[in-house]
Amino acid sequence: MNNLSLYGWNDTLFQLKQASQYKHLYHGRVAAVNKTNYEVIAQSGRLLCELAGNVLYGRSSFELPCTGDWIIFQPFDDNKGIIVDILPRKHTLYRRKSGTLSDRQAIASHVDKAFIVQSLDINFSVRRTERFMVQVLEENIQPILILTKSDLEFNRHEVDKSLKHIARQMPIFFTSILSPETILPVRKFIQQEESIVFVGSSGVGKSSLINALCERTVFSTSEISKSSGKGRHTSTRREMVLMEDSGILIDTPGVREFGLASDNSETLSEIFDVSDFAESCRFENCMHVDEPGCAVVEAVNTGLLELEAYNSYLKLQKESWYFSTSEHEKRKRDKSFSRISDEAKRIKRR
Ligand SMILES: Nc1nc2c(ncn2[C@@H]2O[C@H](COP(=O)(O)OP(=O)(O)O)[C@@H](O)[C@H]2O)c(=O)[nH]1
Ligand SMILES: [Mg+2]
Ligand SMILES: [Zn+2]
Repeated sequence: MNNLSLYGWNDTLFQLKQASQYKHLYHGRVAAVNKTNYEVIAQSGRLLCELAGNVLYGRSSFELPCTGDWIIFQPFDDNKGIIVDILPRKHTLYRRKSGTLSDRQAIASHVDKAFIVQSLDINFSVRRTERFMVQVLEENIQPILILTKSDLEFNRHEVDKSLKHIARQMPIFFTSILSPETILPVRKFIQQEESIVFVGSSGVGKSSLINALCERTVFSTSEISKSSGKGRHTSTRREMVLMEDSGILIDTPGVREFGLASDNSETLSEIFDVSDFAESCRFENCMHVDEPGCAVVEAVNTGLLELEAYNSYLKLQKESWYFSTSEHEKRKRDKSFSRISDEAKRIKRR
């Protein structure tokens, strides 16, 4: 028997369930997504579930269950079930599906905190941190930066300096799986019933950190290739695990590319402090790019705004704009397509 409140079940979710036509059935949380089925934690135990046709119908792939989703199922046999409904999502981390302009991919849903994991070796990248941070904040998820492998040699001064512009917006932890005293503060930071998604490139130590937090081997970890400095993809799926006495941890495989998947423009201005200068910009609708006299450009010229951070801001701004306009266009296309096919049906009926 599982106590689902340890997995985050609460009154708000209960209320959401009451709105479903399947409210009399059982609920559970998706712990992992396999190719053809879903692993679901229910009160009765762990189940393997498939999707009912009505759930599939009319949904885009990003709307299908992802790790962390709360679902309603009809049980059958021993430990099997059919998913008949998905409770509305909250705090869902999306990314842009690679190779597409405007398709989203759901990474994890109903998450409270995102641990953005970076290792203190050659993989350390402030630009990547910013990218994760923007998308995380966009969904009202709290970002936390975890800098792993602190047992390796690194320049603390350089690291602090490069993170200065984002450091006040999120807690930062330095960890090493070789020193339990660096893991303890992270564990203390995790509250009971809180869901945490771990994101970051492969090989940075996400699975190792989860194992260290749980004090047992939950996930297998990879050897780092000496030549490329990269980890092999050991974790191949997004999977949820309950940490003893507190917290729900969601491991994810490293992604090569984490593309923005929403209109992040306001979040971007805030993170990069551009909004402070933009307010005093005398041009309305200014893009803050090359307009002479623009207050933001001025701040860059006088060094109040760091050039690298500003360039990063522009790049992400462009990417988010590109995503949202393509998505908007696509929706318009889909709408007119469905209008055309409705029209066609009507003509056929005549
Ligand atoms: N020196 C050192 N190595 C670590 C640390 N954490 C993880 N590693 C190593 O980094 C490699 C990749 O770790 P893994 O957890 O599989 O990374 P993931 O792909 O992000 O899940 C493994 O060889 C780990 O032993 C650390 O704190 N210090
Ligand atoms: Mg892993
Ligand atoms: Zn301007």
